[in-house]
Amino acid sequence: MNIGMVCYASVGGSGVVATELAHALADRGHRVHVISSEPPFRWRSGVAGLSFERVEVPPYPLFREPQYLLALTNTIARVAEEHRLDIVHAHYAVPHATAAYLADQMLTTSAVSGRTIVSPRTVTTLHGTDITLVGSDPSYRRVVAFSIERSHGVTAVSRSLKAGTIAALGIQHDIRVIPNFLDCAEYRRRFDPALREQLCPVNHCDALVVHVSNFRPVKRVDVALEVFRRIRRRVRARFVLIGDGPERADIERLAAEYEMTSDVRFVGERQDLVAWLSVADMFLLPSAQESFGLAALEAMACEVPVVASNVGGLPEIIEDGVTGFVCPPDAVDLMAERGVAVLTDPALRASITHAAAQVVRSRYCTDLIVPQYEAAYLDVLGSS
Ligand code: GMT
Repeated sequence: MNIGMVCYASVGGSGVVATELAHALADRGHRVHVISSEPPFRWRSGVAGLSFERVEVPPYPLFREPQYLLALTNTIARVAEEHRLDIVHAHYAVPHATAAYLADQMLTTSAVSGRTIVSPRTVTTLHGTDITLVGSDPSYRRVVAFSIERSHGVTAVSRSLKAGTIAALGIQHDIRVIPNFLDCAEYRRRFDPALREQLCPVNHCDALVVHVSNFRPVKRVDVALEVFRRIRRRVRARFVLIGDGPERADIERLAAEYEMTSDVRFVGERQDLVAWLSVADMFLLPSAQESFGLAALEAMACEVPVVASNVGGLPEIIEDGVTGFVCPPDAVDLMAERGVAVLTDPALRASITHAAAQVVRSRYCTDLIVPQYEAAYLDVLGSS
């Protein structure tokens, strides 16, 4: 198949999933054209069957607002014509589902006016905040719901997000749940003793806690710091925060206020995530919302016990007390309690990490999930 994969380039789960899906589909013999403002995070160049199509938004002094939707629509239509796309797969509904719909309308219209263009089928994958935060905002709600309804196929990354989309937007369209995935050969514990010693020197530190996010309010990194503060009262632990985003400076200030700078490190965005996860003893994810929680899945694959909030799709991947811990989002003391337990009880830790890695390998590897996307493509092509 010829597939146009539309995604955001910034660090974020939807861009990661789209890019990994593009790589996996190219490996399976499809031609995939990734359409974005720049090569996305995790993009690997020089892969056979994979190409990148940049969305150019020309500046014009009269506009204070960049016209990304128009430029994206135009790019999708151009790529669809040039490469005879079968499928346009929009990751994150806002505004990608709308751009895919507009491009479809443009191409269908030109076909009707006598040209031999067959318009590609559109598939939209809902990732989370495109529904829960942005898409259901009254400023966007109607057009987002309309664009999702007009997609030929719709998928969501968890059962919780599917239910949330129906509730928030009143979507009638059949929504297929296809969970996120990872490369299980890549995501496995690879312990680097030098990195461990650098982050948690054996003479000063007994446990290493990690958090990975894009430091937006929904991630509640301040709560992660509060949980760590409580853990640190009982365990000689250190905390490494990976990633970057709008809240980072505030959280760094908070760590200084709490006089924790010697035990808390902010290391920014990291490409070699497996190495950083593999030296950790615990992963904290106290998000307010998390439609799936790809970061938690990556930690589980690297045998790091996760303590997270019981929101969105997290309870679908973490079975409380078996493959990790999920707690009410405001239960800071309970999260700390679970953290201390897993950091101080080696048998508990071994059983959690073993069960978590098993679940990842039996349910969330690329080879198990990518065929589900191929089936979704074939379904919409079959119904055209
Ligand atoms: O809002 C974000 O955190 C970014 C968003 C994205 O577009 O990358 O993440 C969402 O999609 C990820 C990939 O499907 C999920 O793993 C995240 O749980 C989801 N984030 C939220 O629901 C907050």
